[in-house]
Amino acid sequence: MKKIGQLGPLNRRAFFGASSGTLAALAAGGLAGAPRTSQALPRVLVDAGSFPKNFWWGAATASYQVEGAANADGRKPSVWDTFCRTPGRVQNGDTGDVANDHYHLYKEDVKLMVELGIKHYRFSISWPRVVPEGRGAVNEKGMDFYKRLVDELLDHGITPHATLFHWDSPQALEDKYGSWRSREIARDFADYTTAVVSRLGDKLKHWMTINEIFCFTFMGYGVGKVPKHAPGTIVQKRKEVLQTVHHALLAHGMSCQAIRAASKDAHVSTVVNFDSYIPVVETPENIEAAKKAFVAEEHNGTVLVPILTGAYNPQAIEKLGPDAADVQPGDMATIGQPLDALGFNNYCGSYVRAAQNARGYETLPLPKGYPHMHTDWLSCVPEALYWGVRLVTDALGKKELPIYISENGCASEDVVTKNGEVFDLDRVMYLRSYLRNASRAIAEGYPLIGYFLWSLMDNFEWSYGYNTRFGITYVDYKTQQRIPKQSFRWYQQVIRAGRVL
Ligand code: GBH
Repeated sequence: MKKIGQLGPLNRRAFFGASSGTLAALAAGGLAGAPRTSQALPRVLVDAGSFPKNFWWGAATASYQVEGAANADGRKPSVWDTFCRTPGRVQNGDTGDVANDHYHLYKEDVKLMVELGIKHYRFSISWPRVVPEGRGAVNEKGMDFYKRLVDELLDHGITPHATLFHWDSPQALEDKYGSWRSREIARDFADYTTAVVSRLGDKLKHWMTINEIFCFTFMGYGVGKVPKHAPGTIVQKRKEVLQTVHHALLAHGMSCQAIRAASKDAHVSTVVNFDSYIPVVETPENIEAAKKAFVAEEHNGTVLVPILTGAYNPQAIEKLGPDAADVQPGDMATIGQPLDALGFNNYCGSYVRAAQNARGYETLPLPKGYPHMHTDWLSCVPEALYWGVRLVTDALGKKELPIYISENGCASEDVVTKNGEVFDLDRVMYLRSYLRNASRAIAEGYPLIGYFLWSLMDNFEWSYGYNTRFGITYVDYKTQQRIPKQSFRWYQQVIRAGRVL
């Protein structure tokens, strides 16, 4: 592992009194002529808060959350359109029918990106917009929207990154065979991939297959109660849930193959919200415990591990017993496709320590007073970002695999003042803390190459509707006005400076 943060002996004043430029020079290998003493002083500059010149600064959105135009130009419903129309599923009965009307306002939104200064934008493509029946005929009019968007981005010097699936499965496939409950979906997803990549692959090189398998499988299908995510199907046995995970993994693998077949110079990755484990104190024992938890706990063991290694984690499978998915010969090789990078969606994480039990670790509960952001599930755990990146390298041995943060952000109350400003200082605090951990990972030589903030603007927050806001731009849904928040102004300067401010 390359360490770029190594310093020789260094005078305490030179260390703490250094300007940002000096710190950067120190991080880059020392400063000629800096005063030195023989005292034993810090040898490693842990956090200069700075980022390399070629770091991907970006922001992200997803089709159903921003596009609106639900019935425009031949788009047919997704499972989320149906879910939103089922009473009691989404707060306030909100739907993605109009959302941010990004389908029509995309040029304005690209202007916003230019103002922000991002050079990378992650969006997703709506399967039922491009292939309305889920399989078969391609809707060229729907496809044209993405061509227009990509042209607009490229014209403004912004690299487009497309996610092929961010949860909006075609309702037609749900009706036909129960979407993710059937193996058939993997083939249909691969065909949809080919349709998109063969039409857009000359302009767009960065492809992400599937966003967060966990959310539309474990959270889309439930035993005994209605799950929080579409399609919201109650199943009889837990095994049926694990089977949807397996089909999603297969779809991912076949999609990778389809991308490479349709575009020779494609950059292929996927996006996982894998669980991150933080050693409660960074001792060797606790670090070992974090590594163990990282590969063996159910979510990572059944999603991230098979994607990166082509095999489910044996401990996770053993724990699942009869609930583990049925696997056919050849499946695992398809799932473990080589990737050019891995997208990490990071919001929170768990503290872990070494324990004298069979697993060798235990996770620790967060106390009631633990810092928390403005939505029920989101605690502020900034070290989760650093440890998530580090554990892919250290626990899975993927030393050469570049990782980028495909999402990071938080909800805030976001009140517009009389002067039309939004002081989301809690979001700034959150983002600053997580970005410091990103810079720590880089300073220690871990292959972190980029960061997409979630989200460019407020949007449809799934079952939470429009009341939960994750944007750095405020959206007034009555007027579709976009108002940059304080966090937007902060991120703009961070990008400009290439360091955490
Ligand atoms: C991401 O998921 C999504 O990719 C994005 O579309 C979304 O807008 C963004 O986060 C913000 O939420 O309801 O208590 O069971 C984040 C990962 C995992 C967060 C499941 C919510 C549910 C917790 N999500 N989690 S709970």
